[in-house]
Amino acid sequence: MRVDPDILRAALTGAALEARYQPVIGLANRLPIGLEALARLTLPSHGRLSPDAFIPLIEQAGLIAELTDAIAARALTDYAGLSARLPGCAILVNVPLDVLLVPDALARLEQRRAAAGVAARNVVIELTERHAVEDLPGLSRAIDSVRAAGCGLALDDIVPDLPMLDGLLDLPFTMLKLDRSIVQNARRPGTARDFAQRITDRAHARGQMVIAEGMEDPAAWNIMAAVGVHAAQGYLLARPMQANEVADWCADWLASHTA
Ligand code: G
Ligand code: MN
Repeated sequence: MRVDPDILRAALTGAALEARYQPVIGLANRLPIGLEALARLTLPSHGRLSPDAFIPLIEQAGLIAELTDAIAARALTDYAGLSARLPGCAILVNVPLDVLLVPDALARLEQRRAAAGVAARNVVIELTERHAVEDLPGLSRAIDSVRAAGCGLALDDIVPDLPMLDGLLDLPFTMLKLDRSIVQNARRPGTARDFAQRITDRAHARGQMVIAEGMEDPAAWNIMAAVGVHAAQGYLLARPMQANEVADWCADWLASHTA
């Protein structure tokens, strides 16, 4: 699938690009602890697309930094308006590796955060790795600057064959997000469950939080709780929603799921 780069560029600045928000819920107390901003792009030729479908197009067009900036700006503004009704909830923003490695892009994120009036401690940058890390020292510097600014940092979509996994796990991430393939396959004993256990044990020893993605059913919830995972995100808990739906969702959730 190919789309004219000019059409994509225009889409990023208008109503065709939307942010959806999916809650992250603590397993022990069922309190919402975060809200991940997820991009949706509607193209006249293709309808509404999820990131899996449109990120490759955006990358081909050389627009990944623009996309990241546009969604971060919206997410931070939306979160600033919502945060009074979401105590204890951070905003999680996806930043691809190639963007994190560009110092200007990081500085821009910092500007966006300050302009929205959001405290750094309430922001988590999720590192998404679509290509293998080639410059681990460069990544380590970028991570240090995110941490120095006071933001949290998550490693997204962790799977056993993530390139350079061991090197990445040595970096000072505050959160590790287990990919939904691991969470779903861990329902049966085997390599996925062993992997989830290994990552979680390592995270406990280093004071990191583990989030299970793609939580779709109670069986997966129970297994992840037994493994010692801290929090979860997925259709069992909530679908990605529009900003104006989040506060009501949160009030309903707290009323029906917490003591
Ligand atoms: O790469 P990342 O994990 O950030 O992507 C999240 C994507 O997965 C979003 O587009 C979101 O809509 C989708 N998603 C969210 N929760 C679930 C779930 O429980 N199951 C599945 N299959 N997909 C999910
Ligand atoms: Mn993510």
